[in-house]
Amino acid sequence: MFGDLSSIYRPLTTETVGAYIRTRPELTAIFNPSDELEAVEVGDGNLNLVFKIWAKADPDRTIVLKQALPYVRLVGDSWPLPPDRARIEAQALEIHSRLVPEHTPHVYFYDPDMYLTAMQNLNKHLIMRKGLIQGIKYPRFAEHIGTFMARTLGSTSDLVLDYRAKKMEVARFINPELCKITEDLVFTEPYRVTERNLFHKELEPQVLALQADEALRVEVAAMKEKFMTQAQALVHGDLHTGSIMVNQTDTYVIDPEFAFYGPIGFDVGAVIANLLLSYASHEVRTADLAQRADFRKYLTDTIIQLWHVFVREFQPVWDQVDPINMPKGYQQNYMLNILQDAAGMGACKMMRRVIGLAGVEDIRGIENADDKAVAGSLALNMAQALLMNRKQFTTIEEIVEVATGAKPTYPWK
Ligand code: SR1
Ligand code: MG
Repeated sequence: MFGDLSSIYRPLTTETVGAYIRTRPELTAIFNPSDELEAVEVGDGNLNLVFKIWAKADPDRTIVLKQALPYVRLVGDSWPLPPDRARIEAQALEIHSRLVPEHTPHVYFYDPDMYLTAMQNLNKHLIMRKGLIQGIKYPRFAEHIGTFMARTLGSTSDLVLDYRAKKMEVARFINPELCKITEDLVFTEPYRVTERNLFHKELEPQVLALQADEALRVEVAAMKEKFMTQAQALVHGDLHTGSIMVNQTDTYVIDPEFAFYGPIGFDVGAVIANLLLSYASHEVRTADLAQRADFRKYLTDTIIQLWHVFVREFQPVWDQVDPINMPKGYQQNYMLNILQDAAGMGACKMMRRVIGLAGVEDIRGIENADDKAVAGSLALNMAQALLMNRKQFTTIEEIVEVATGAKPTYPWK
């Protein structure tokens, strides 16, 4: 369906990964021929195999191998998916490591026959979503992610790239099948009745009301059109808190396999949306009111700060444009459009995580059914408020105020 896999391609297993490593000269500086290697498969995303491998005698000599499967792992081989996404990811990581090396895992090599990337094992870091679920604060995250987004998005836009280079890059990052996943799972399925949706049954009345809301579907359609047509910059394309690894000092962005030339607000909105999903989840995850308020303040302060860092770090881009063709007013509108897109697209990403096929642990991992419905209901109401008010927003503070003004409507009165 998507062209032939190379005859060399085979999915690795914990039994075969060691022998594969022995064939790679790029890894001889890490592993000696005499090393006994240990491997575990840790892929908990929706698509790929991920192996952690280390020398038994010295676990700090370690790497990660990420290999694309020719189908969606979450669903199985009934949903084929081209492993070419591994090439897209490797190329995006190369760009990120040039622009923001301090936030990009080191890549040892990309193997195009095996659709596999060997990279740094971030073994001193945690997937951010897991930390947020535990209520852990990351004080440097806003500064880091604001910088990451401004540099990767600003530097790949028409504001910086030469006219020809930009078009060639758009072509190199054509990523139709992964974009189609987003078009379907973020911008289509949550707003209609379909068997692929997976919301918890307590939420059905709210979901059906949302799906019946034509004004909402008009706004979702506008966001989908923008996603499909605005080749503004090389976006990560899946910048949720499961694609970010953190500790108290560092932030790394991983997994850019959904990368393509799309609207900048899609990435900014993804980060904001996932912080707001965490905000909604702590409605029930943190019972102590003072503790809940404190953690939520951290989340909202982070959203506000990351936007201000983004604007600050984008300024060098504006400093080099032609002020005749791109006067101050145009520059302000450009940033305002990103802010409003972030609100609208982020809202769609929140709704899909409650209603659609692929949820997030923050909410779907809540065990008690009523609690889960409260958090889901709140997330939907926050998202709806953001989407429907997006054109009025002029500051990030207004976005936070509107989102945090929402309340859960479950249990129904
Ligand atoms: C079928 S893939 C489901 C989701 O996983 C990825 O992380 C993307 O968010 C995608 O929409
Ligand atoms: Mg991913």
